[in-house]
Amino acid sequence: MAKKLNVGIIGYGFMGRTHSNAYNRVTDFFDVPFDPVLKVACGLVEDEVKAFAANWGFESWTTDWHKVIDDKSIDIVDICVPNNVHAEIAIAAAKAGKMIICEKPLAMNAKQARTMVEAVEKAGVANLVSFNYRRVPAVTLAKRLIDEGRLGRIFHYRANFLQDWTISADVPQGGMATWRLDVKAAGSGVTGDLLAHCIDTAMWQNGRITAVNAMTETFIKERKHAETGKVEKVGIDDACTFFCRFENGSLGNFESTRYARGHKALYTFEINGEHASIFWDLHDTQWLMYFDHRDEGRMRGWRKIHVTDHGGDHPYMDHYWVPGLTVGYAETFVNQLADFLTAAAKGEPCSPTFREALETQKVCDAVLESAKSGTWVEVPEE
Ligand code: SOE
Repeated sequence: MAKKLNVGIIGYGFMGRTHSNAYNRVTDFFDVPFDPVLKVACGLVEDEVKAFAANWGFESWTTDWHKVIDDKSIDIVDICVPNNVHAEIAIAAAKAGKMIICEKPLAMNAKQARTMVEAVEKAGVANLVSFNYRRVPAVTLAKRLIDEGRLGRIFHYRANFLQDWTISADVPQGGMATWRLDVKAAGSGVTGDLLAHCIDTAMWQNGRITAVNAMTETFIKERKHAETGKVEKVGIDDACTFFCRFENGSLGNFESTRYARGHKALYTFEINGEHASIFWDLHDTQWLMYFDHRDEGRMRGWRKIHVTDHGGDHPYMDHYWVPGLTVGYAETFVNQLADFLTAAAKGEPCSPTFREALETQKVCDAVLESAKSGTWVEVPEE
């Protein structure tokens, strides 16, 4: 019998739902060493947290996150609140000896992220930042192909994350569903929210980013604040484009916006190497495109790999249905949790740890600094 692990989730928005779903489903699909028990859900509004707890099967609920930390029976604290509260909760959870899963981006900036890294490392607690797209089977397969050296020397890495949900000036900033538009809650706009995903995947696949040159724009300068009711200056970046250099000598090209009419969550990346290229598209999650110049000339072309096979060929897929049948967005969180629980039982780190997520935070800081100064900015090694 797997050991029970009591979970306290803080935050009941979109991410609270994806994480709760993962806790409920992980033992259905994976033979994990821990059996998560949804012990307590925590959130600001009593009626809402009550309904959330009932819907996802939590044993109890609270509106005070300190109670989750102080509860000795809680083993794992899962942080799904806006970015400006991550640090305070994570540091308290680390001091209380809890395992921690924290939503991305880790913090408001690298300075704050460092304090979180220090806290979890000092306490020696298992920690993970939820950059869930790493656990899309096709994305994990891409990483394996790169690690096997199939692409040869890498020349280019390009990634986009395009959305269109903030084009209307009537979308408020701040508040429950729109805190991502409030710089005080989010720290930044698309850079921390969307490009952080691209940067995390890129550095995982292609190594450290050493220098960046960025531009950002805030298309709508003022929005009503959902909490104060007043029209206030918008402090986030609505769009961000940057070039970068990777340590391995390759060049990077990244774009993110919430103003790409028609695109809801178009995350794509392409990697071009000496021998082969890879392309992936979140809207076509289960496919990986692969081109290998070493193929016989008359047969050469882009292969469209349906990443649903079993027998260990395709990451995670043995745990699901039968070959040919797909999984989607929700399963990235299930896969991530399975990896985390497995690693935690062995006392091993599970990527991306807080320390690894700090690297992404440093790149985000450099991107925002470069956009301000209009110059290249080096990403500090320390
Ligand atoms: C924003 O719209 C958002 O929900 C991000 O916060 C998520 O991290 C991303 O996966 C999808 O878009």
